Amino acid sequence: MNYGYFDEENKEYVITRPDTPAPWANYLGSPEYGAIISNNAGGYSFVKSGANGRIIRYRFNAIASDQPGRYIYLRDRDSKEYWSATWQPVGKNLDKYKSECHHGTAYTRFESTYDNIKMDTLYYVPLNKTYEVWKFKVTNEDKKVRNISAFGYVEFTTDSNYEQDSVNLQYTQFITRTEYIENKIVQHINENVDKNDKGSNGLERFFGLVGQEVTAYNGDRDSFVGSYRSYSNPIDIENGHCSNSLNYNENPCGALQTDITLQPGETKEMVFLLGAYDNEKANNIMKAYKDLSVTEKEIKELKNFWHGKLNNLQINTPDKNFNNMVNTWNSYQCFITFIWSRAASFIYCGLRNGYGYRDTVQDIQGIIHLAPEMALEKIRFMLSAQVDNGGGLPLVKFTHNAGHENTPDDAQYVSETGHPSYRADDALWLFPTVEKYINESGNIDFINEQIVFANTEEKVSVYEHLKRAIKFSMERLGAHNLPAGLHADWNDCLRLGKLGESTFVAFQLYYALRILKKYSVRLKDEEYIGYIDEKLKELKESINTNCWEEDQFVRGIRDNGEIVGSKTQPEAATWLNPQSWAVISGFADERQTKLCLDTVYKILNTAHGTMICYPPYKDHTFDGALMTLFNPYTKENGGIFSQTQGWIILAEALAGNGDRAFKYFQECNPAEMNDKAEIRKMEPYVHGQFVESKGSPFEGRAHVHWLTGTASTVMVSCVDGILGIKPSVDGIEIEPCIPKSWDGFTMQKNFRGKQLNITVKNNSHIEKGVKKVLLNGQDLVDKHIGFEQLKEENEIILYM
Ligand code: IFM
Repeated sequence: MNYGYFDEENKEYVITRPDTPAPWANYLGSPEYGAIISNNAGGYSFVKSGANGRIIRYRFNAIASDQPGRYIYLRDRDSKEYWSATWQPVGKNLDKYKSECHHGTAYTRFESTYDNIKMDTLYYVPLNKTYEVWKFKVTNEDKKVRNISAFGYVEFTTDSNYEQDSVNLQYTQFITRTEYIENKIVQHINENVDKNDKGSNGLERFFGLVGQEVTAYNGDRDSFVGSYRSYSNPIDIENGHCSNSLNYNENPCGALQTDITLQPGETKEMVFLLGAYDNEKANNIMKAYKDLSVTEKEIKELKNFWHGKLNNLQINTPDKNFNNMVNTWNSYQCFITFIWSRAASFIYCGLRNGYGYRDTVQDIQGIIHLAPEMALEKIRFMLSAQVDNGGGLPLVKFTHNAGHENTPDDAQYVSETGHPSYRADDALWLFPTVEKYINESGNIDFINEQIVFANTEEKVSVYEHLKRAIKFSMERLGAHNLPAGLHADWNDCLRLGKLGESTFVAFQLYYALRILKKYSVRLKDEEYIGYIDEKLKELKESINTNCWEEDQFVRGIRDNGEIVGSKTQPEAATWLNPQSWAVISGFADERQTKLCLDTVYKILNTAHGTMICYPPYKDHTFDGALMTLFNPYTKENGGIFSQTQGWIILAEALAGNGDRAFKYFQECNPAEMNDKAEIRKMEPYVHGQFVESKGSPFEGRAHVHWLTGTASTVMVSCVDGILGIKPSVDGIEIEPCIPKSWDGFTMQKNFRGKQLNITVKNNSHIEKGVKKVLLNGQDLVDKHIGFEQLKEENEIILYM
């Protein structure tokens, strides 16, 4: 079943049926003022923290679902009929109610019609601003005059802390009151605290109307909705007038009514504004919208900003769904995960008040090719969250104070963050991220930049930071000379025991050593080069001796010596990540590569992607296999863990298997499920955390939308793997790995300010291999494009 389509030109996903199988969301603003909005205007807003700065209530996982939200009700004063500018919450019959939701880059726009009244509603947070705008335009498409009332509505939280607001009702219901002042509802919270100390306890919010006069208002939710009613039929709407009530204790809201008359063909416009500001600041904000056309300027700014970033790489291949994801949606999701981390969605309530080390270092990779300058800032930040022993802080607090933080070795850190110890993999993610950044930007000097550690003000070079990360792993080897799994490796659900060993981390370490060697060579750090060579050799021997089984790598060795992920075992006998990482890390030789990738294909692949392990744990598990708690074929227990799909696509592309790489891409591409939305349920334009795999009664159903490392791993597999864009310090090479059926494709890439117009010709219909490269008509013998050879704009033709 199909609920919408990709509008590639406008970079929008257009939802043509509002009754989607789940709320399909978009992100507005930034965590400074964040707003999440569904295709029925459900969702919430917050300042700085989803958990501690919540302004709009949202009832997670509730029935009725996806409520409340940013509602605009309409009522015909003659017929007394009412509806909403988005299909929900009133939910008129879809035979008569027509609605399109356009989710765009940091804005969401609705076009709806009911009973000859056309409504255009546009929601956004202006660039670099900390309030939100609802621009509403209503047009009479009838032949007669229509008397219409419009009501903007928002349900405020009482306490900005989401949990307090939801559960501590004996307190939070008695700290708020609302007031009506000049076309706006102002909400006061803890009003009597020291007026100069408002930041800590006292708060003010406003909901205002510009462009039309308020004819009535309501600041009290329960009187607006009425007893035993819901958002589908609030009493104030049914009566046709807000009761001019105000909230004093219990539940606040902002409801603003305006009565308008529309001649046939006439349009009227208005703007609702919402933010966490007091009356005076609200007045200033509202004044800025006196001329409503300012909204057009703001939307233009937003589009220029986002499209400017996304346009740094645009592709045109024979596969439209691939194009949509690379050009817009996967890229946009990468920016959202990069900026928002795992802060807030319809699944994450905002309670995690920090960045997961590994998550963020990986998220950065997804945007490096589009915005290296943004990546740099975050890489510096994450390096400053590395402990001087080389490990990463498992959780980097939003309030991170580099140089002065406690670590997992301190009880205070553990009690504050809930993270009891180091993970084996955190700092190892730095290697591919730093290398990717340096290669894209050409900023090799970064390796010498001095950056502090999390727990000491001592500044050392990035190179030294990376060396410490190696040291951290080397000081924590197990009985077989492989890195210990510690609290966990990438897989949060796998505890191998204190000295159990992880094959995945072993490959990460191998890869890290190979990357670091390039910088050691550049810096002529001879002694360290010798050290790296020795360690690579030792690691190779132990991995080959202890982890290779005929046609697959095992997942690890528990501290009691038992293998995890051995062919002989009845459950979890084959694992995905050791196979993909054996190839990504450059560890596997040609034979191992072929064998282990074929094993993945034979044993783990399904129609919707590749399972994380098979068979799932059920009856033959062990204490450290925490994933056993999940139903089989779900999440880390044999589900299609979406983040891992990027790695297997990349591995296949590195191995030269374009057909298989692309097949894996298609299996997990959300856009491929656009016409099967009833199966996938989640948005067809974003990746989720996982998809239920073949043994689940709901095979193909996706979960945990938007905020997932999948965005970056799949992006990297497309850009580095399939498209084969390989920048280096002194230039760039293009080495695609594509389905052999493709005749070729084109790309436009901004490379350090130079425009590259790339045409790939695949007349030989092969999967990988570059025969000839023409740069501005000149044949490049070694196929490498030196940066100094580039003009401002360049035509590159590549023959496969
Ligand atoms: O790697 C983790 C991630 O950090 C959080 N989500 C689950 C992943 C796999 O366990």
